[in-house]
Amino acid sequence: MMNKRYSVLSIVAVVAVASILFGSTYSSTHAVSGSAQSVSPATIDKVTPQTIDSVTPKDVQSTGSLVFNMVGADAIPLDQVAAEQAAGRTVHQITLTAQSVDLPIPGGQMYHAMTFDGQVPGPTIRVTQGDVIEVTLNVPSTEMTGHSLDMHAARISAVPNFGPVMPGHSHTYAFIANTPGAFKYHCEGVGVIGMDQHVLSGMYGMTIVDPLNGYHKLLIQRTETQNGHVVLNNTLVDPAAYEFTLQFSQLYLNADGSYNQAYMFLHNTTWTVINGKPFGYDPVITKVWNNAPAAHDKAAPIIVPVGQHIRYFVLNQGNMPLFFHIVGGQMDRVTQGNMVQAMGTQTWNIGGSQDAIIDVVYDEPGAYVIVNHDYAAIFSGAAAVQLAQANPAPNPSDAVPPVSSVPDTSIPQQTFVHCECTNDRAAQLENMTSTSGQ
Ligand SMILES: [Cu+2]
Repeated sequence: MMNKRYSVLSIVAVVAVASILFGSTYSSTHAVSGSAQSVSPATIDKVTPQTIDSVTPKDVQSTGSLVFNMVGADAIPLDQVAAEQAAGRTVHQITLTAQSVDLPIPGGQMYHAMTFDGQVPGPTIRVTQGDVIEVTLNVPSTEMTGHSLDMHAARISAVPNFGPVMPGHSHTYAFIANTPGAFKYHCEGVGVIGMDQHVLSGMYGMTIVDPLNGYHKLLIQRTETQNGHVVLNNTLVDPAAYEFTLQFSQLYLNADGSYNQAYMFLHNTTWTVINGKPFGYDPVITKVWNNAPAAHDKAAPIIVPVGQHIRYFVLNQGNMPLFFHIVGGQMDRVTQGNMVQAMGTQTWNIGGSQDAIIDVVYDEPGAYVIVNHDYAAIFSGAAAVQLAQANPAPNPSDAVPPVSSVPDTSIPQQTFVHCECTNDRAAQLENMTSTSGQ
């Protein structure tokens, strides 16, 4: 009964969104030239700064329409990438390949995953504010469906950049990463049709854009006693940190491992995942991964050195709230949008497709479990064991980002291959560097 109701709703919703985002022509009223007009991707090119200057806030309010702001935009035509490089920008040429594969879930079962490069999450991209990202999405002819790539690090027209790429084709676009943060990238399905299935089956990843001038020193505030009084003990910690990435999402599955859209509408989670795996860092709490088919699947804790600066790039890739909490810990600093939001707080609410950069120093050795402090999430997989100890130790590769190019930012870490990925992808990762994750 529910299946039928939601399938009708979903078709209506998808068609509505698809027609807005990827219809061949926009037919709503636009204020760009002061009169009603139809805007297609071809006519967007003709919007100039001069025509935008003629649009007043009142025009926008009266029509509720879009204004295409081309002034200082992130988008770069592909034939101008070389010129940007010659002018001094670093260019990152990145290729992602869509791959539908079966990946393991606890209990020796498999589910039908959709991935970038055979891993969930997709490879972490790391650049510096002001760099150019030229990204290509390959969709092999063996894929049964088209895919697409929406990069939240870009301020760039969704049409045609995020449009569908059909099997046997590829698509490239370029932009300047102007805003620092830990941004989502994800598949939008085919003109947003199937977007929920593709994303919630694993087609997501993170782009870290480091601030051009690096991260700020971290203020650690504790107390001490002096002459019979309690006084503040403030310490400024160097920006260089042991860095980790934590991406939270959900799986909504039928018993045969296929996607269940009705469960998604109901928020009826089958598994909650951190970096693609439920309980993937929890050998202490659960033995569900002990029968994992490959070494890179087995649960392994994250090791954090005591008394050191730890920086987490946290991203909510799913469609449930993330109440980020460290059991036994507090967050010394929470940054969003390169602005400090809190210092010394217990739980931080991160909505869908939002990030936070969280800085912590652990004062004493022990176990500190990262959770989504929603009990349904915790008990369906959103719990990651961290062990704080005196010395660094190799960490699971899927929890460690690439090293930053900004000086005094990343402390390189030894890693071992740990991923929600195919055996082929795990072998590729083995052959890549053993430092600084994926
Ligand atoms: Cu896709």
